[in-house]
Amino acid sequence: MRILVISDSHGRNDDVKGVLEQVGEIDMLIHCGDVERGDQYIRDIAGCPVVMVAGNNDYYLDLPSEETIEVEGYRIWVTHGHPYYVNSGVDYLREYGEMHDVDVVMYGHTHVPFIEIGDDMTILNPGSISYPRQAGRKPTFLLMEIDDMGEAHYAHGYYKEHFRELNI
Ligand SMILES: [Mn+2]
Repeated sequence: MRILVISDSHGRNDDVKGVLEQVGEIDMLIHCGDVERGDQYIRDIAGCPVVMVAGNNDYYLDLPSEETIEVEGYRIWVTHGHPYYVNSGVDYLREYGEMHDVDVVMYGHTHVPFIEIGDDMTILNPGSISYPRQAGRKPTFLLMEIDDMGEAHYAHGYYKEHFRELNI
């Protein structure tokens, strides 16, 4: 099971298309919000089940604010994260996740790739494929792979080199 996790494409669906081409075959696409436009287009080009949640800029799209899905025994909670003060850290996400028996928390909003692998819970942010904000500003995504033993592996990847002025 190979899951592509992206976030904060902010309408740059050429980047969504590009990263799909770059990573090849996937079984699921998860978008952690701030899609802004073309959500149906993304579903059409993904070629697999798509989970998408609303970000703070998605008021024109009909997306759920959060989703909890079960994938091969992993309970995955997808949220954009802005109601949980993620710009100040992941404490509120961790607290909510622990309360709700979540195995993997996926969030966005910060445009900064992040992963914390704990004993009982993994918290991760794929970063942004369109408007990265971390030092060096390389656009990032994340792959979650669940192997034949049912064990999850995580890897951030760089989307093809490009740089775009941050203007959001
Ligand atoms: Mn956001």
